[in-house]
Order: sequence, then C-alpha cells, then structure tokens
Amino acid sequence: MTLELIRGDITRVDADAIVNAANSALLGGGGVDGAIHRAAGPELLAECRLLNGCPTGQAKLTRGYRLPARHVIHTVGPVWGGGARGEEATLARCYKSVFALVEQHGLRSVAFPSISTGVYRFPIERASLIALREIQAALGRLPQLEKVTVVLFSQADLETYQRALAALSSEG
Ligand code: AR6
Repeated sequence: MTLELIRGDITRVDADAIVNAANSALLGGGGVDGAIHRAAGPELLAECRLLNGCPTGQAKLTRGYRLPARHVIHTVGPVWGGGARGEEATLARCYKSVFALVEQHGLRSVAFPSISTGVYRFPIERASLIALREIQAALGRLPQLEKVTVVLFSQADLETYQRALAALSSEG
C-alpha cells in the first residue's frame, strides 16, 4: 500500500481510476475537468449527461474512454468562501465519497488532483492536510487498495503537499 506525490498531468496517469475536480453539472469546465474531458473524448461527456449532475461533496463513476485510466470518479469540491461555511468538512467528504466508490468497485489504484484548490480557491495548505489525512485513512482501511497517487500540476503545489505529508508524519 503506497502513497505517491508526483508533479504531472493527471490525464496521462495509468490507474484504475483518476479523480476529476468537477462542478455539479458534470458537463465539463476548465482546469483539470476540461483537460480530462479533452483527453477522454466526447464519449465521456455523453455518459456524464446521463448522470443528472452531482451534489457538492458527492462522487460519481464513469468509464475512462480514451484515457489510460479505466475509470473517472467525478467529485464536486466546495467553493472556498472563507472557511466558515463548512468547506473543510465538505472537502473531506469528497475524498470519503471517492473512496466509497473505490471500495464498491474493487479498484486497486486511484490518482487525485488537488480538489478545489484552483478555480474554487480553497487554500492549498489546508486542502493538502485534509486530502492526505483522508488518503492515509483509506489506505489503512481498504485492503484492496494498493496505490494512491496525488498528481500536482506545479512544483509549488507538489512542495506544499510534501510539507503537509511531513507535518502529518511527525504528528504520528
Ligand atoms: N493534471 C493535474 N492537475 C491539474 C491539471 C491536470 N491536467 N489541470 C489543472 N490541474 P481546478 P477546482 C490542477 O480549477 O478548484 C473547473 O472549471 C490545478 O492547477 O481544475 O476544484 C470545474 O468544471 C489545481 O491545482 O478545480 C469546476 O467548475 C487543481 O488541479 C471548477 O473548475 C484543481 O483546480 C472546479 O474547481
């Protein structure tokens, strides 16, 4: 069971599933969502149209089509509004919802982007701690799960996640 932090483009990652930081319409958008739809091809949008959207904090699974990944798990992160609107708990719920689908479908490897820290403006220092706590809890809980990768788009984001992982490790 391993956790890996890498810098890269999640649309190139070979895994049982990659996670999409979507919006509640599930009909594509900018950022990582746009990149995933472009790389997967129009069949992904066609399947998404059948899903009737996705509430914030929940997740839905589709096939991966032209991606190297077999599936896409679409989740909708919270829009940051200062932190008093339950954004941290909602972000944690996104990760829990993704892992519920990972468990249900028997997936062995999953790759995440940094959910909500782009267009949705969630501060990445806080988001990285939440993400890594949930990922470590899932790795400890799900015997089928062999590998979780977090794919950071910039060197600065990668270093923020590396610092968060070190901080969590020193907490024990
Ligand atoms: N691979 C990995 N990470 C990426 C990639 C990529 N190819 N492209 C961008 N990122 P964002 P959000 C990073 O804005 O904040 C969309 O329009 C990016 O640098 O994609 O959850 C949706 O449709 C950032 O660190 O997602 C929604 O409307 C992270 O992915 C809204 O944005 C997340 O940034 C969701 O906003």
